[in-house]
Amino acid sequence: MQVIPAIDIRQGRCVRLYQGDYARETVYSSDPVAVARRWESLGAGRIHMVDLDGAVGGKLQNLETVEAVLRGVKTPVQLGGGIRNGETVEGLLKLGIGRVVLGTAALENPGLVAELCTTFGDRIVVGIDARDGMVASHGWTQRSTVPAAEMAQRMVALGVRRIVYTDISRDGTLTSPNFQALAELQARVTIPIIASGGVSSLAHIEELALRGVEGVIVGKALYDGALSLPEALASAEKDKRMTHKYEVSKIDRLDSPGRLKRLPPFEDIFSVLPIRPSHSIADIGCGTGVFSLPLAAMVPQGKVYCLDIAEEMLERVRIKVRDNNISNVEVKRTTESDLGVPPGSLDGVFMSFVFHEQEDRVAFLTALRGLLKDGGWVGIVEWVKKEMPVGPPLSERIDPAEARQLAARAGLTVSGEKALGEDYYIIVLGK
Ligand code: AMZ
Repeated sequence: MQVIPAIDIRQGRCVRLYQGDYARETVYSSDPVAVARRWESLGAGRIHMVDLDGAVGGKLQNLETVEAVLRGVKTPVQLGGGIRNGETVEGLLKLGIGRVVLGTAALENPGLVAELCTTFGDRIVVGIDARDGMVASHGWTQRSTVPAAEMAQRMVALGVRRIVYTDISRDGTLTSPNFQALAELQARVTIPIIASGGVSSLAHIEELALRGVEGVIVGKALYDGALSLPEALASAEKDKRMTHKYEVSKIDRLDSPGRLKRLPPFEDIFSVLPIRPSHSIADIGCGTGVFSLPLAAMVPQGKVYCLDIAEEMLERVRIKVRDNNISNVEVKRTTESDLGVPPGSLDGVFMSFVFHEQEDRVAFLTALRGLLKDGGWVGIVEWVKKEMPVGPPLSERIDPAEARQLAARAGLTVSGEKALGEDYYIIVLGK
């Protein structure tokens, strides 16, 4: 999980507001560049900037400060506040802003959001700022009648790849994140969520990491010293250590088929999957369990079904499960047509296409769709389409464009995609 320090700008200075109230401002520095440099030197992988004058005024007003910060640090910066049209978005991205955050514009102008997502992909982030569960806008001075979770679903339908969720009543209060609201959001959408508002302890960071939140924005707690950034960054790694436990043990690649040796680290593969600790996941074509066991480590309150048609493979999984005292794995022999999992019971499926005959792929995905709960996901790791000394023949490989088409025909939407080294990629689909 990423820990993202916040730099809120008002009249060129670095400030924090209490619950977004412009009348309750604390000025932390008149030199935002120095602040950004400080977060960079302490290890921040990203900085979250807000133009508070812009948010309330309807157009960006601290551009000079933003430019100075961009010149001052190498760390990617995401920026929100007063970004309301395509020209501004394009200009900011050209300027070197990594991602733009759209709040008011996302609420009022869905067409613009869809257009921008088509052009700029995951550089467009939507900020959902909620007060009592409803989306607020215009620097949080206006409250809409749109529930936050519904807004999130609408945004996914428009092609939005990532959400920053801010709980206004917690923001700047050093209380705690709104875990309940985040869980509701996670139940409705599978795209990555960055949480914001109320974070004040390492326990909060750990809890968010374990809940599968992609990132957390921290403001006041860093400025007031309630949290130190290096410690927060360390706590955020807790989720990775869980998969690592298996990475370094003798149960993974050592006896995996040769073709898997070239795979990148598990955390790279799994980082794009919207896995939560309570998820029930099927690892289809699990082979010797090379992915199943790290997956099982990521769902301590859930379960992994290891499914394969080859009994000799499954026997090796059973031995590993027993030797490592893993309790949340169920090993099952299946056929192509019967996966032995009840309809609507899975949160996620992990698989590769090449184990399935070309003509059956859409039917297979459609059947999988039936096994998923609403909001469920499918992560597909594929070989890239090129000649390689190992792996399936070229004719059986499919490229990302083909994978997207297959998904669409099966009624699934693409929610993520990532290259995995030179030989593999992963595509994530949502129901
Ligand atoms: O603190 C506030 N009053 C506030 C704030 N931090 N108001 C808006 N914002 C942030 C949102 C989002 O990142 O969290 O500004 C951005 C949205 O701006 P806009 O102009 O797109 O609604």
